[in-house]
Amino acid sequence: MGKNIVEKILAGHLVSGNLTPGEEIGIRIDQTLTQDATGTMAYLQFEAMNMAKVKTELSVSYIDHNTIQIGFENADDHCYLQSVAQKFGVVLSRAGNGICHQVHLERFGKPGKTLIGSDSHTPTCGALGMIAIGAGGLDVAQAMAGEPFYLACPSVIRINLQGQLTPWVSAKDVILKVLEIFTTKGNVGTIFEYSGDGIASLSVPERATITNMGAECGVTTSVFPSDELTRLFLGSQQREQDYTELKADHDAAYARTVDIDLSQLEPLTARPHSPDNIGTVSGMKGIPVNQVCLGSCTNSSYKDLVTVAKILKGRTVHPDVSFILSPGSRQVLDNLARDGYLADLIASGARLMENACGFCIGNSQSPKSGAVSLRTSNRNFPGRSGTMDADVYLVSPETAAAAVITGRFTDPRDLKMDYPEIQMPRNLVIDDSMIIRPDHTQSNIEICRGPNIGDPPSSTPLPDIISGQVTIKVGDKITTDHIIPAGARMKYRSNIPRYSEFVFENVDASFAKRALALKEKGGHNIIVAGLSYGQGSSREHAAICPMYLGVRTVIAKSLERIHAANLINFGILPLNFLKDSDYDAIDQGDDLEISELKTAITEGRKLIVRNKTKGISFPVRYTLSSRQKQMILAGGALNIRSGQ
Ligand code: MIC
Ligand code: SF4
Repeated sequence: MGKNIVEKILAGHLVSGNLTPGEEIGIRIDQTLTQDATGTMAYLQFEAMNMAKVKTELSVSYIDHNTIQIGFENADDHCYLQSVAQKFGVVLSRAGNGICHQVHLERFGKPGKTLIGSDSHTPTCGALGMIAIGAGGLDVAQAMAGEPFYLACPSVIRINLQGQLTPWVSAKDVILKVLEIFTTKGNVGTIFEYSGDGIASLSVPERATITNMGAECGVTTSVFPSDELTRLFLGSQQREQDYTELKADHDAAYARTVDIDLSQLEPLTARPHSPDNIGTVSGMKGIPVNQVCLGSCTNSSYKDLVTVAKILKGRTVHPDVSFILSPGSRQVLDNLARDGYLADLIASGARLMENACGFCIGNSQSPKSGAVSLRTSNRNFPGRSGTMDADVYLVSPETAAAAVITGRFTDPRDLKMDYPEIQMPRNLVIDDSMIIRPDHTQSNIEICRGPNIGDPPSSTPLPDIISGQVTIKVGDKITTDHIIPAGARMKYRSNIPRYSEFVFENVDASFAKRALALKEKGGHNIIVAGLSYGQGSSREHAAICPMYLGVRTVIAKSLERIHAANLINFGILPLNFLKDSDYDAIDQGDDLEISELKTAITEGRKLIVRNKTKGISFPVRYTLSSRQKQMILAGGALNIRSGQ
């Protein structure tokens, strides 16, 4: 039988296990990426591994998230990252050069290669025919040290795109449709592979919008074939030599096939407060809009921004709207400027921000109280914008532009104008002067360590009895933004004790204090959660900070892939309820006990949780490979390395 694209790439990189869905496999990693908000911790962990240089074909460190620099903390992190990159042979993309996923797509991604990145939207590069996976910083550090990346072998779902998009409907509407079909939960352990005649009309940046937001479905990654359009894209980046063709065999098998007819799609939106809460834009018609944010790693290609520039040319931003523009990369900004489109955008009243994550991560441009904000980014979790009661809708650039003009939710097909035809420039301006390549002739590079740079965190081995309290009980779809907020708090990423004060800040502000108090009395903190716990970002701080506060286990109805791996990496035991009624029977504040942990886990026996407050017991399940059991017993991956 023939192979699909995923099988071809995985088979070429397999170092352990069999390609049987669900079984743990180890794969060789060709490329890594980090960004500054997760990168400092990843490099601190890499330093602790005592390696002379990274062992990958390419590792790139991006500075794109924490660029606001109020106080010394962000700048301290940047200085650390620049010096550590020089020391260990890592390429550095400086602040101002753009958002990691956009820049990696433009300058570094290669068909057929593997990439892991300490950011959940790393799958963006699947648009180039890569297996590109988001992971915790520690997993990325291990890959930089030349170790395999371990994951449950995914099953492959084929998304068959047919037909062509109609005017005013674009790639964002395709992925919103995918989110409507698959939702944000229940897709752990799968990969989306795109195929069908519809892909012939989707350029690489359009494909990237689709692979980027596959992350919201919780899939391991998404991948497109590498075809003529890939060759054209790489050629426009003066990288045609990086092109290889990659396609599925005609008799390749898939776990499931889902057909989407592109010609039937209409402009869609993800309504507050989840990327899978899909509705039609025409259904929202007339809702007053206060803010429109264009950019982020989802929708800030040259084509996206030129489309908006052409729609806005000669018009003025509606007086009730604040229109924010964050180009995805310096390359996009350079080309917009050269071709005159930037002038059109500025003339219309756009507020030009840095080429960085900015509004998307809520570290700037929080909307007013109760605002309606339309964003071309990928997440609209509650509070992520920095304004707790704002209603954030995710939309395409076309829908965003329509609201900029009218001040209301408007179906862009109702704008009385022709859909702008965009010609990609023949010669893009390519300027890598903000990318610093390591100078291998230099030795003795001193690492720049300001006061914001702490030590990598550590934990103690798993006790034989977890005895403690349900310090918090939460419901379904708790995101890492709920667990540890980013935005204004993100500057403490390199300072774990300080950042830990904000765990569950927007869910229960007293959590951190209560948890620390119990830890100091020798008790263990237990988190009880519903479905799909740990959705969203890859930030390992959602595990490290709870670990610091003394959390030893999370008992959930289900957990998302990256977060579950991060918990294990930091010695927190992820457990699953067998019955929903067991979840219902627990209350916050209950005293729980799980005993004989070491022998039960070593021998693979089931665990029983005793609820001492209620006088009842219930069994729980865990899925740990033998490698993960070792990590859990040792209290985390770093303890295994240091031989604790
Ligand atoms: C996000 O979009 O939530 C982030 C910020 O890019 C995160 C990474 C982080 O928390 O630093 C992600 O998606 O992994
Ligand atoms: Fe940055 Fe937003 Fe993309 Fe995360 S989703 S990498 S914060 S632009």
